[in-house]
Amino acid sequence: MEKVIIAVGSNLGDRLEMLRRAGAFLETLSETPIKKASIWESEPVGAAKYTFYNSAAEISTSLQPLQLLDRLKEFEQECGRDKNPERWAPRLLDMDIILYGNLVIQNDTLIIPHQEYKNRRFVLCPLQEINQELKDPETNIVIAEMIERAAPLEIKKTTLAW
Ligand code: PH2
Ligand code: MG
Ligand code: MG
Repeated sequence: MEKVIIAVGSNLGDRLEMLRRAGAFLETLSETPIKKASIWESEPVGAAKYTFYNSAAEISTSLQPLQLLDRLKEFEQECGRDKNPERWAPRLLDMDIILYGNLVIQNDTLIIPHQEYKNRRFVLCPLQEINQELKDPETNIVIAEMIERAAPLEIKKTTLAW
């Protein structure tokens, strides 16, 4: 069983409802109660449009990374997400594997740690709430330092529960 960090995001439809559905799903997937960060509202990064709700959860699972990825993709589609979305298209629900224990893998289907997370405050801020001591498995840089180094971003913590 490994501790895995999943980032969640939505910038389309009822964003809060989407995150709530994601939370309930992750609870069923996890072998222990999940830890959830706050919901953060953030400006879109890259060519994405519309403000996001972002958060992250820590789950415990015995699923292997690719099995877990399949389960997440399957659930995104159950929630109505397009099968073959354009890269920056608004999404009802996006669930990304950020960290899988201290595993470092890179193949055609999956890269762990997530390729971009170190530069994305909408992932790092929720992550810090879950674990202040967290270190990047590749560089050993601590979470506070990653946040300092990350690109500036308009982001604010909400009091919404999911
Ligand atoms: N996800 C993206 C692209 N841009 N911007 C924010 N603020 N939040 C996201 O979750 C996000 C994004 C691609 O997955
Ligand atoms: Mg994704
Ligand atoms: Mg994503």
